[in-house]
Amino acid sequence: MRLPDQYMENKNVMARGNDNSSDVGAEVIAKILLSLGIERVYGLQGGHIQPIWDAITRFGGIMVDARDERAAVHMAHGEAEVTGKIGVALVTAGPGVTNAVTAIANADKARAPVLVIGGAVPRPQAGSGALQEFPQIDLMRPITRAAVSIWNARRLSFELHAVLSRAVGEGGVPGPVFFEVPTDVLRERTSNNLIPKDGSILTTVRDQPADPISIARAVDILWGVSRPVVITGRGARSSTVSLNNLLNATGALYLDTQESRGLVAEEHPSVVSAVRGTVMREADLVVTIGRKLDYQLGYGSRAVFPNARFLRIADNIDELRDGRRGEIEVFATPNLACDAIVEVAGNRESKTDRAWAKNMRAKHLERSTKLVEKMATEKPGADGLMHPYRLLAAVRNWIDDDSIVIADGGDILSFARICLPARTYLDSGVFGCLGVGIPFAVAASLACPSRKVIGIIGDGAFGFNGMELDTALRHGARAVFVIANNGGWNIERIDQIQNYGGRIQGSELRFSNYAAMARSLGLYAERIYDPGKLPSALTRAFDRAPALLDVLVTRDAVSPDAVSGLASVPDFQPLTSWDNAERARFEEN
Ligand SMILES: Cc1ncc(C[n+]2csc(CCOP(=O)(O)OP(=O)(O)O)c2C)c(N)n1
Repeated sequence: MRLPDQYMENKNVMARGNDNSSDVGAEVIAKILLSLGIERVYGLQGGHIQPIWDAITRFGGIMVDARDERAAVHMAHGEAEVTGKIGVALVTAGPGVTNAVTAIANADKARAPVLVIGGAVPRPQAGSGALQEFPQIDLMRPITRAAVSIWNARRLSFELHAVLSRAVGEGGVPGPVFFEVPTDVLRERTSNNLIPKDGSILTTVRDQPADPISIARAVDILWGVSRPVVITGRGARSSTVSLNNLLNATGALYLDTQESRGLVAEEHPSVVSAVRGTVMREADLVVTIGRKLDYQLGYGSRAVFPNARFLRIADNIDELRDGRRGEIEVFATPNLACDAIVEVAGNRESKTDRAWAKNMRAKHLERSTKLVEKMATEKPGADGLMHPYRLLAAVRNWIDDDSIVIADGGDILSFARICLPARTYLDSGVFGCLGVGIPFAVAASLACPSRKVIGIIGDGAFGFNGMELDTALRHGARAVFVIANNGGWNIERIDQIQNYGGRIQGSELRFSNYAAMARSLGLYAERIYDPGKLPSALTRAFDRAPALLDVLVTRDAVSPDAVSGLASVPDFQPLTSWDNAERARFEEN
């Protein structure tokens, strides 16, 4: 995340932005946002924030008005994910802020740079039982990098710049920030400016070079082992070239994670995602780059990585030291660290066991090919409805390298994750946040109008933010929303069948006609039973987007996450096999 780049994008507005001698508070905020190249702000109206709403639109910004503040913040998060810039949401005081909580918590877990501007009651009424008054800062503190209330209009500019720096992770972990301004402060005229006129306060955002000693030690360990595996996360997103160079130089294997899809092409010989478990078990060195050792990586436990030492690379402590400490920890901007490692290693011969790497890659290719065959031919369930594989096979054929794929749901997310090799991929994330699908797709389409955007969404997950179809239509977000309609919260239903004596309670829905619902809101929509009709339906949907395909899929399909035990939540580890290994380790010790 390079804040200065954003800053330079719109120098003219920036110049105006700092000439705010006669501005009211709301205008100061609007000008700063526009000066940062922030074109769109997502939000939902309210008297408390009306001055900013008005100022942003008056100065040429676009307000994307959503139908719920949670969705607005998901949209700001989605915008941040696909553009690499800060996403901004504007929500009114009280219920506007409380509605936003889930989405802010999700951005917190995703370490996504999101600015949420909240309205607040006028200062003279504060503490008097005012309309929509609520202890917002207390609520926001644990889920944001900074939560501030600005009672002094002269400090608006300074404080806004400070929280923006926190959002992009200057000096720490990126994530959401909350900026609350009482309505009377928004209306107050201020000569303010506690920041330099040229905006140079932001140029303090710098790359973090690696220290030579840790680089030398990283080279020694990487070039000394035989089964190295590189695993990337959010922090590596802007390191494509450097990462590929590192893989080429070492011959290490590579596992992506949902956080950093697309950095390494599927054709690269290091990619072995289909044999993830084996590779994690057999690795003798794991290199994490900008990646937390969260549940998706078994917390780095020896139960999951029994043979591995760890080398960790990140520019913030959360991604450098969580879970399991690295034998070597390189505190640096990931691409600089990768470049330095490759440069220092020079022509040094890597000791990577090429036969092992080749064998893993061959197994990966074999599994991937089998999966593609299965996707094309899988039989319907006992209910006669198509297997989700058939739906995803059609989507897989339809997307290209430039497409943005979004997955939201239980079983369907689990299938989509392994079946769709999208290079830009977003999903419910480590927070498991159902409901992101439609808002993420809306924001992705608005931010990247020339790219194909498709949201694959469970019928359960759809319900959370279904009303945002209306937002998509009003704002011309050309996304295709595909509802995998299995008439239930199916991953939970399967859990009840497998682990709770088949007592299916509260996990079935009605196979409702979501196409009809979408049509009633004005979208183009089709309801589809026959997998043979999917390819042409996808084309029609894309031509008329925003559009919705309501695709009936079987409930009988048991997804990878149901098989692995993820859905049934074991005690010590997220997957049953890892949980068993962890228990065995406890017994040994
Ligand atoms: C906000 C939220 N509520 C509940 C859950 C628990 N949960 C996880 S998956 C799931 C079922 C999702 O159903 P659906 O979206 O229809 O997808 P399917 O499993 O049927 O493919 C539920 C309820 C969650 N992760 N997030």
